[in-house]
Amino acid sequence: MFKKVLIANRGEIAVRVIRACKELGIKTVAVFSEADEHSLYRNIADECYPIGEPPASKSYLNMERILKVAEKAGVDAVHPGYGFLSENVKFADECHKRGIDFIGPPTNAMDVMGRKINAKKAMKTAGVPVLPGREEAIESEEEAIEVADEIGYPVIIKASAGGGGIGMNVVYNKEELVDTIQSTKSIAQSAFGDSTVFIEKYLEKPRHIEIQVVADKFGNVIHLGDRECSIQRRHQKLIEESPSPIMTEELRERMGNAAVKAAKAINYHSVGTVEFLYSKGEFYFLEMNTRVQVEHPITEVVTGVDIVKEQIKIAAGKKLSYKQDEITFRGHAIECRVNAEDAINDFVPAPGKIKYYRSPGGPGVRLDSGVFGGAEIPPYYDSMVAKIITYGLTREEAIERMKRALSEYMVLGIITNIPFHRAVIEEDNFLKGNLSTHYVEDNLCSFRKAMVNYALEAKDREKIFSEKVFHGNKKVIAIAGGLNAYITSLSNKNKDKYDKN
Ligand code: MV4
Repeated sequence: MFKKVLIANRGEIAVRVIRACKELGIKTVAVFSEADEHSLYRNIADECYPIGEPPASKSYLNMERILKVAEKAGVDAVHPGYGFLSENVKFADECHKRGIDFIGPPTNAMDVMGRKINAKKAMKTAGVPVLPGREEAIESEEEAIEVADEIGYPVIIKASAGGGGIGMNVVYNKEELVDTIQSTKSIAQSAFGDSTVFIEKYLEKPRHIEIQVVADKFGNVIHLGDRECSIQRRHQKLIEESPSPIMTEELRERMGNAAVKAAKAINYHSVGTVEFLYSKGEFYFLEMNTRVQVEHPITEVVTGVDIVKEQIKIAAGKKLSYKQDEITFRGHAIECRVNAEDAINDFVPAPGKIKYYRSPGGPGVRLDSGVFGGAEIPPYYDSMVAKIITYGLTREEAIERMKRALSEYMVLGIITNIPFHRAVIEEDNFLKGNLSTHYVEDNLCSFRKAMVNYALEAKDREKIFSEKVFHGNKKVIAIAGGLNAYITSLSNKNKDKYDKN
């Protein structure tokens, strides 16, 4: 087993990986940017090193700085977390070159999945269902017109190097097709330095359902069931649950087998996620994420498997701890991503300092977070504050517990999207499990009022809190009184000065 691991990440996922390392008896090395000097994960790591200025390009994406620390600290392996360098082939290669293990899949698997055309081609060859279209780059407009006529409109033009929704455009008729190919190519060129695009059938309002896979270096591959991730906005997932409300044993078996087949086809090892689009009883391969995902805890909660520990053990050359028939699914889990953002004002980021903090607890509640009272949410990175994960024997129980956890959770001093979550969790289509990737935009109007009321309640709490703390503390009043007098005298002095001039 590894003796020492560097975590090339920050925030809650750094905390999550450090926790796994502690349970495995591995020493941990944290790296931090100037914006994270007071972060929680720094304090729970055994060692920590600065890696640069706040912008990610100067710190968490700075391969040389991170690798230098890795060598200096003498680590056996690097855990990349999610985002940042987690799916960067060059970084994984550079780790290996220095004799350091990259806690992730083989680089050729990362490479295949990083290019959407290659990924789709490999999946089609392996017999995993893919969307109708061509697994080749669009070479000529005539050919694209032919393909579109064959599969029928609407079609979608996607950048092969794309991701996160950038570089994809829907085409509803022949007249728009040529222009859209041109514009998608030019966006792909400027965003990814690669203008390769392909064409496939566009699904109007699919569900996004994914399968967690776990594979060791001996060819053993299992899946840990599904996650429904349809509740998202601009490709940012907001609420995930496991199992999907539409899941049946039969569908999970089919999707699970397809995901295992996908992983085997590319000689995958480590943990990973195979994403599918689901529509009208059919599912299609979308992409594969070759990293641990934000939403992995809901799978941990319903299967009892510690995914991050398993990932580290696999990288260290251990065999899978479980066979497929030892994996059982119990109950239902939901995750709400609590972000520092103003859902009422178009979800704008709202970074700042947390003045008062009280976390939820009790039966069936797990909180994965990297913050505390007094912590700062820096403006440079994504605005996630915490993930609330609730569990219940039924979906209804998981929902009731989420309702309670959201009402207990106090993050005062910053605006969070807790009002959004409180509104969704009691919304009719959500309760019915009536979801699609368009859920948020289709339902925002109907739960807006509830969201505004919860936001007003949060404001009230903040007011009550500051009054209580301020007026309930004689020492604070005394100090504040003294300060007030001092400030008044200062400003009076200045006033005299200005009056004279
Ligand atoms: C699609 C699609 C419908 N039809 N492809 C969005 C992110 C990118 N990785 C793939 N995406 C989509 N591809 C076809 N042929 C709809 C989406 C999509 C989506 C997918 C998953 C989760 C959220 C989404 C939100 C909007 C669109």
